Amino acid sequence: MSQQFSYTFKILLLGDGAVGKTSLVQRFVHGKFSKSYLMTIGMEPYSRYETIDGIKVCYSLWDIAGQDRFAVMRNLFFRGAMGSLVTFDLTRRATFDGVEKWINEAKSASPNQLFILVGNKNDLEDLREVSPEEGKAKAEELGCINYIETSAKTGANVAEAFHQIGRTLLHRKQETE
Ligand code: G3D
Ligand code: MG
Repeated sequence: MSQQFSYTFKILLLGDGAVGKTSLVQRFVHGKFSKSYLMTIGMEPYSRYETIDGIKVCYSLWDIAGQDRFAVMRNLFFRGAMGSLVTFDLTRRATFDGVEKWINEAKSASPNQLFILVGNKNDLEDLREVSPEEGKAKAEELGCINYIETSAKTGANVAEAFHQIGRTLLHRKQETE
């Protein structure tokens, strides 16, 4: 059986280690949060099919490992990316400071892609180290389409983050055709 999709969008999950990239993609693709993943060893592919505005699209999601030892392989995985969720952990400011380097690295492999800035773990409100205002300001400064706060644990805003990228990519495609 063959399925026809109008568009396939290659989307990367970027961000420092343990910010929740694998949890977010698992939540979006499988609808659940699991505590026991094997540590990502380079790249893990996932896909999800959806209809946006009556058009069938495939989200091709690339969950990359943040460790420096995978930096060389990352450049290959990054090619042809159309969008990225650039994720940080709201409870660890160092991961917020790290987002710019991810955007620069991804842009150097695929310059025309778009980015959404994602502050994850917003279920841990008491441990928050980055305010929503700071998140918004950083998204604007770095030219991201938006800033959104998520929880892979509760599921809050997770689908919305992927959908914002998907919708923006679809509209871009439609404008250029
Ligand atoms: P990574 O793929 O970016 O490296 P993971 O991150 O998805 O492996 O998540 C790292 C840790 O953060 C995991 O905890 C995971 O359960 C937790 N986590 C991910 N997202 C959330 C969230 O939204 N809220 C909370 N409270 N925790 C989250 P462990 O303990 O397994 O290391
Ligand atoms: Mg991971």
